[in-house]
Amino acid sequence: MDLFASAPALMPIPIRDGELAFLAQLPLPWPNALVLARLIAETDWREETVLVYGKRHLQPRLSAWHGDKAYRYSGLRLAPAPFTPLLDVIRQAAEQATGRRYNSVLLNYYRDGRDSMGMHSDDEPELGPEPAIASVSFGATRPFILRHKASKETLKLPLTDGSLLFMAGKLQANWMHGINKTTRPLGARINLTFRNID
Ligand SMILES: O=C(O)CCC(=O)C(=O)O
Ligand SMILES: [Mn+2]
Repeated sequence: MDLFASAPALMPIPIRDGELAFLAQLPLPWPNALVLARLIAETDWREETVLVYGKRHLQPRLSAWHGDKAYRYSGLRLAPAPFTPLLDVIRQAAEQATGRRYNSVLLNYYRDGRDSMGMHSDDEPELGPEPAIASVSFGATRPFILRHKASKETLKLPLTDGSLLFMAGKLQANWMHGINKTTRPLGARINLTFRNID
């Protein structure tokens, strides 16, 4: 049986200078809460140090990188771990929903509202000129902040439990994105960004 045969369609989100689409619930064979618990328990989480303007900082979140190639950013080299059966099921669902193939995934674990990700673009050369990225979220809803590089126009998209956000076209070239800290009491959230690395 093809579990994903009846995958519902992605809803385009109108945005200038890029492509965005959203699916409220990625079809998976398990409840979101079970996937979240398994990802927390089964992932070899790292607290990475990054270089920002020549200074070393601990990243305010945990992360892990799975795929066949190493990943480099902010002076960091993430050694690849193979896809696990669980990650492979989520990857297949994301491929089915977006019509693209992915050979890598970056996992980020936001333990509570104090964990965050600074504004950035996923524009490393090995992602190609128009990166296609499938971003799947589990757990607490966090607003995904998008800021246009030239006009500074800002968009806030709540990334809910089980959702998929698809970023493509010139989005990375023209927009930055990130996850802000919050003082609101919040539970855990895990985000997986599926990418294709040349
Ligand atoms: O946690 C998120 O929704 C954003 C993750 C992200 O931007 C990334 O992994 O590059
Ligand atoms: Mn990103």
